[in-house]
Amino acid sequence: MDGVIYPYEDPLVELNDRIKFKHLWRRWPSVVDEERVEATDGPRVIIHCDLDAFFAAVETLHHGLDESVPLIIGSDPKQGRGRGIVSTCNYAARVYGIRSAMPVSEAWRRCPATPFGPAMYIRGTRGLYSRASRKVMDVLRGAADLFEKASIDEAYLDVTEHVNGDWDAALALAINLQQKIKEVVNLTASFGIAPTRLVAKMASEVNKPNGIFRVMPDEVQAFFEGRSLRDLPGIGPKRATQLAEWGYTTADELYALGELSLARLAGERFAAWFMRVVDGESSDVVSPLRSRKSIGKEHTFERDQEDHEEVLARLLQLVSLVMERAVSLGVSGRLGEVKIRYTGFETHTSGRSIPVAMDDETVFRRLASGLFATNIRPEASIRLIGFRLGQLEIPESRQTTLFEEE
Ligand code: TTP
Ligand code: MG
Ligand code: MG
Repeated sequence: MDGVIYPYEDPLVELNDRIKFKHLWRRWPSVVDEERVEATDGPRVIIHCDLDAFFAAVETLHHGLDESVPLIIGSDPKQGRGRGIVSTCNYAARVYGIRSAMPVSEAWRRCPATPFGPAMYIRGTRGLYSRASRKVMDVLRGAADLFEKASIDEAYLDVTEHVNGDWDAALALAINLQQKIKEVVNLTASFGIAPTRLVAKMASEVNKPNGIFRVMPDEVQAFFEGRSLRDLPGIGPKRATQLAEWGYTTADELYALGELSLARLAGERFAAWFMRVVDGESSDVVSPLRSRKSIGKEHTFERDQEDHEEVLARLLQLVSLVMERAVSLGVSGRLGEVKIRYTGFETHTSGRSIPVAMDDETVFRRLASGLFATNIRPEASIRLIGFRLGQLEIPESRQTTLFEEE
């Protein structure tokens, strides 16, 4: 990598100040409550850990890059004509409004690479990330009673027994884990500590990057005050828009409605779930199975593909890759889904379930070809094709294997 070093830009100086400022928060957490809870029948103590700008941080270390240079990880931007998306970017790039999943052409428009602008674009090195992730997960797993790797850069730890229900011990543990991760892989991570998975996840965002935020059981309601419903994992954009149309944009406004009225408006299941979430009582346990909902692979064509046979051939390759992954994880699936994105980004997903979960490649190749044939628009040119295996199950006899792997 020819590291072109660029001069500091004003917004970046600001950003660096912010990082330092947030860093201070970690040393003096606002919460110093002494409450202790009996480990067995009190609330659970859940820690959520998420690495900061993960892919970008790994590349920065690997190539010895300057953190103040905007770094975008994703598909080749091709001088703004690239057709893929951004995986992630460092915090210097976020100043320009660049975000994960944004078309890379849009990122280029906001901040091009040399000689047009200060940014640096890297395609990404999957192997590096997996290796770093594994090391981090090993550190975290060691501290957890129950452990759940939720994605390549995040995990939930139920540490209730480990800290004997002591919330100060949990805070100390998070600080300790943060330092250990720094020592082992030289990456920064953010932590949330809370009585439920969902609040812990939201809390880990609060002081990002390199931050820790703790929400005690009696602070959960206050934590949701003024918080946008869109920020709640579990409320999708569709649901959030619907609620906003009814005049509810924050969690406390919706909560004030009461469960009965909310049920009439949004359905009983949602109402019950939501009230429990804000009460800090969600029963979602930390479990290694919970997080992996599906296995999927996608391919974006270099140029929009009009030859449907070519697309189908690629789809079948993806099916093989997905099923290989399923077999290596020891899971079967009941649902096969084909995703087709046409020229202009219009996207269609169609799925079909089979009666029992299987990990048989032939079955899903047939299912995928069928879905493709019935759903493809004649004459249309295609930008992206994808396959996903869902409704995963673990055959009882194989559970230990997956637990070790995850
Ligand atoms: P995130 O934890 O969502 O993001 P991040 O770690 O880059 O940044 P943050 O500091 O806000 O946590 O995702 C972890 C990695 O997963 C990310 O570095 C790249 C990859 N990723 C994608 O490839 N595509 C995506 O759309 C997202 C959200 C993440
Ligand atoms: Mg992250
Ligand atoms: Mg993450």
